[in-house]
Amino acid sequence: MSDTERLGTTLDARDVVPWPPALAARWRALGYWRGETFGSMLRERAVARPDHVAVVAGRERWTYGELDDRADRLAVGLRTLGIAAGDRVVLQLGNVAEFAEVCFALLRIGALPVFALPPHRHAEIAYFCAHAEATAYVIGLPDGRFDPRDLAAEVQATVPALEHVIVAGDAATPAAASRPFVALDDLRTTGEPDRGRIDAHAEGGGWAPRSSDVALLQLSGGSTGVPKLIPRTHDEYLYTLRRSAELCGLTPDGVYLAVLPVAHNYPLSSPGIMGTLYAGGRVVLAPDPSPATALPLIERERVTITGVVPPLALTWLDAVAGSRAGRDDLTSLAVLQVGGAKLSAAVARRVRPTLGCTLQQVFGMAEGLVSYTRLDDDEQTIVTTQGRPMAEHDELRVVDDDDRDLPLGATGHLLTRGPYTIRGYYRAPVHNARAFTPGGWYRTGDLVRLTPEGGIVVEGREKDQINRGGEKVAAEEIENHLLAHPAVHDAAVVAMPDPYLDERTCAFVVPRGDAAVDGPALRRFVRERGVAAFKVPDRVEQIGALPRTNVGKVSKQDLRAEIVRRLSRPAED
Ligand code: AMP
Ligand code: DBH
Repeated sequence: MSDTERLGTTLDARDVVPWPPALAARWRALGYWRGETFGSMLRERAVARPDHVAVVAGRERWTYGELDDRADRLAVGLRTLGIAAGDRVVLQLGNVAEFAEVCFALLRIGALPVFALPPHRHAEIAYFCAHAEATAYVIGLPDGRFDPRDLAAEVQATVPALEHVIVAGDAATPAAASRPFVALDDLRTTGEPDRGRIDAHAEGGGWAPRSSDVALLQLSGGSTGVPKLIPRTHDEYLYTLRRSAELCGLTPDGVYLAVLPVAHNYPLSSPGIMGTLYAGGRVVLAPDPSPATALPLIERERVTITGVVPPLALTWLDAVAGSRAGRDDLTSLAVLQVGGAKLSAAVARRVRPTLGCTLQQVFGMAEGLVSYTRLDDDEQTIVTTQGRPMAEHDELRVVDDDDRDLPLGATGHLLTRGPYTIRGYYRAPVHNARAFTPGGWYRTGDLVRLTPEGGIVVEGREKDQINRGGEKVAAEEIENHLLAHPAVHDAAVVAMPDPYLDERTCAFVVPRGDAAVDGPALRRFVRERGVAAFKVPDRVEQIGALPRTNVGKVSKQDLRAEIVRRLSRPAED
């Protein structure tokens, strides 16, 4: 097959909702989109400071020059394997150095990483591979009892179109696999990569994508039965990196510690590892987010900024407050970002006195809009708001149930559009008609109010989702799994309050016939259907019938009140 035929696989208007040309021209004219690609960005940084350390993970310590060279060698290997522009590649790697290498290699040849999360299992991965028609799936090393190679073999069996499984680590193929796996170590070319070809666009005989091409597919936390994929272009995503780095005070001397799984949009791009590399700084990848791991890394690497979710912020604050003074030297830390879920003002207030750094609240979404408190905001603003949008041309509307604009200060549904917020999900026309207004506003599903200074205060959520300490669970997705059980007549999943995660998942189940609901068995059933552990209902409650609203919809509001009532009742047994 010739190169041009392969390149025919790039996305078209059936896959993604393109930017209206007039708006694209506007974002270019205003300087938001600058024609940069991930590939050109890394190349420039590597030329400017080849010996500056870019990525630190475990024993690995790669300079910009090394990261750049690895990305080139792997890009050649991926092309040789038959992966080309427009191909989708599901990436499921934890916080390892190879994450950056694989990303840049794929991005350089215009192949699209699809960012799966480490806890995802067969149900999610097989769906991503099938829905995105992925040609390859990249996995890492075993983690505890979980061996990703077994999962990959199962996925191969259910998604025959998946051509390659690529292993960052020992590629010994399990007996169950239908085709041999490929080791990342065997893919990197040992010859000299042809940089001219890598950097040139297809029309010039090269491999590089255009800045207006979709670069990657991010994941939405979702509120429907199946997860949604989010197409992001080089132009718009690189804007978010540039602006995030600026608002977080990142310079080439900055050191970002990644403690959350880096495939998440937040540690990937706000500013995360990619924003740090954009700024020419150093990324340190933590294998886990515990204080015992993260705090010594802050001291050792002189970390200047890190990003956590609210429950982790609380854990770190308690660990530091409870430890003898001076155990870990955190004086290098200038900024602690907290985002992904609502941070209470009480916890927010503890950050500066306990850690000696500035808190930065981040309210963001993989669909686009990211809002930050500014480093020089007064303490009250930092503690009580979720910041201001990062772009001057981000538009916000707060509306009532009928899409009518509310007066400033009233709480309502947040709609947004702007230079980096998507106009539609990947291959989801029916859902797009609901999630976007005809004018291109994205319905965030969040309930917010705006302050006179333009700050956003998140007051709640209307979308049918549980935010489990930053990890999003779509209620309908789990309801569908529960309904697949023969003893379940009806099911509804809602959030229940939790002192640590703020919310956990509670499944109300109406049994079929007279049998009582067996909670542990149902939880096991959901887990064995191959969903990520964080989505398995934390609690299962039996109910005679699901409460309904006037129009016959399940009343989740009544169910949330019901679980609060049941939890406050003394145990009966
Ligand atoms: P997703 O669309 O899956 O990327 O998840 C984004 C959602 O996470 C937002 O729409 C909010 O519901 C939630 N979120 C993110 N950051 C915050 C925050 N700082 N406070 C409250 N909710 C947040
Ligand atoms: O929760 C999120 O999805 C999120 C939070 C903070 C995000 O996508 C981001 C910043 O970019």
